[in-house]
Amino acid sequence: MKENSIMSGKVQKAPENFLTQSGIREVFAEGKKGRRDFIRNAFAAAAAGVAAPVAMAQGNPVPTEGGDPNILNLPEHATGLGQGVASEGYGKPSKFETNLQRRQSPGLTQTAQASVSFAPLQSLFGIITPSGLHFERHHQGWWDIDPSKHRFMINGMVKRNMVFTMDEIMRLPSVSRFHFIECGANTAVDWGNVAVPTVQYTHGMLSCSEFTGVPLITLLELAGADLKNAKFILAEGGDGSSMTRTIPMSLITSGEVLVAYGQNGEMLRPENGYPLRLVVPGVQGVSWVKYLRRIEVGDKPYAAKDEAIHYMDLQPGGLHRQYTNIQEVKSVVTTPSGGQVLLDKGFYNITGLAWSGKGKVKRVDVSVDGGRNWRQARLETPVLSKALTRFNLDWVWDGKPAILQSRAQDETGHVQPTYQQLRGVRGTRSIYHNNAIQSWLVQENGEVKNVQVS
Ligand SMILES: Nc1nc2c(c(=O)[nH]1)N[C@H]1C(S)=C(S)[C@@H](COP(=O)(O)O)O[C@H]1N2
Ligand SMILES: [Mo]
Repeated sequence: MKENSIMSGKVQKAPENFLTQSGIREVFAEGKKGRRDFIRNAFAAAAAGVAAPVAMAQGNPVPTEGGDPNILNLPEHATGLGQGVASEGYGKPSKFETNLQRRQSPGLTQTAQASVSFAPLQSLFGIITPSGLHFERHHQGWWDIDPSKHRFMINGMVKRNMVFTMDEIMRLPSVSRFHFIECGANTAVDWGNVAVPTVQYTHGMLSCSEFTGVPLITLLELAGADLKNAKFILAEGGDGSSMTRTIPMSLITSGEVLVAYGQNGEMLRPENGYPLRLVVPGVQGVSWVKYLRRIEVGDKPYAAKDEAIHYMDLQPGGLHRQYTNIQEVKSVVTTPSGGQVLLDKGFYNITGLAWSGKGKVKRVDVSVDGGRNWRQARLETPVLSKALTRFNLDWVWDGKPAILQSRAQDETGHVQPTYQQLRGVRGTRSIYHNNAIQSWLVQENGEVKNVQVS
């Protein structure tokens, strides 16, 4: 599948049991008990915030006076023997969390190998994506490559062509940094007014990890790269997709680009490029070449197939925009979001994620009336450059229809555009690089839907 065939042209009709399939935490679908859990979580989150939220006092008082008398009955787990240590093997999530999964969008054209799975943003806390829930985008399937056999080469405008083993790379001085990766095609179908139902499908080609690796500049210096005259590198992957991408030298001399082997404290997952991938902070996912096997140093852009034919933005007037590297400032409310149900009016913690490929998120504003009025959200620390940032806002839902939006601003002063503003500049024929403000309509019956307002 080419990423521009990501729009199969047809509007997705959600299957009957879509709500439970979509990875939404059951709290939203389960009725009373679930609702209480949800509200409790909301309270805990709000209580952890800076100011005691006024909204809570106005909201529904939960738990009710006296509370659940069952608290006096000791459960089995408080009186019996627990299980033995799980000292061997790799730990797993609770059996009650099996609904938390990456998922493939029902509306996308799927083949077995050239495919996408989306991260369940609606169910994640904080800013880190657990490695087993990191989105996947494979142009030609994934591999579990034997690290002892993997080789990485540097050639081109260098004094010495070099071939590294994994051991040799992992002996070099390393750094660990938190960064988001977003596929350039994230939120692609929404360009065309196609409303996929959940935030998992609208924004789930997005993840954030702590990556560990060697700055590429270190390796280029070892190879004696001609840093005076070199202007670009070509990065090549070791899978059958012939994934090659041009990256400007300025991003590398800054020390930001990493040849990475670590992800969230352990080796990369095979799906995410084990044993070696390029980390290009702030830049669209396609440049984060997985199964990295070669870097060529050059003085002009390479016009590889995935930059000369794909990953281009068709502009009004028929021009194509090429080499769109940076993922611009963007945000999305992850709860409440499409496919969820608010079971009662009262207090809710609106939460979401904001990010910018240009640096740190400076501020996020949230509207509950479709963009007429805005309130500044609380940013959770740490706020890191080119990483996801979590925001929260107290909200008392009065039971009437509401349109939830978030609008991020980054430290360079760039503000996330409305659809109208974005289409005004970029037209309607693009697929990639949609950073427009997302709207979720909360209906009177509590159901939340993906809508576009102008
Ligand atoms: N070798 C190789 N690298 C690749 C790809 C690929 O198919 N092969 N897909 C690219 C695309 S389009 C994206 S969005 C990211 C996805 O990274 P992930 O699968 O770790 O989420 O990897 C990029 N690097
Ligand atoms: Mo991508």
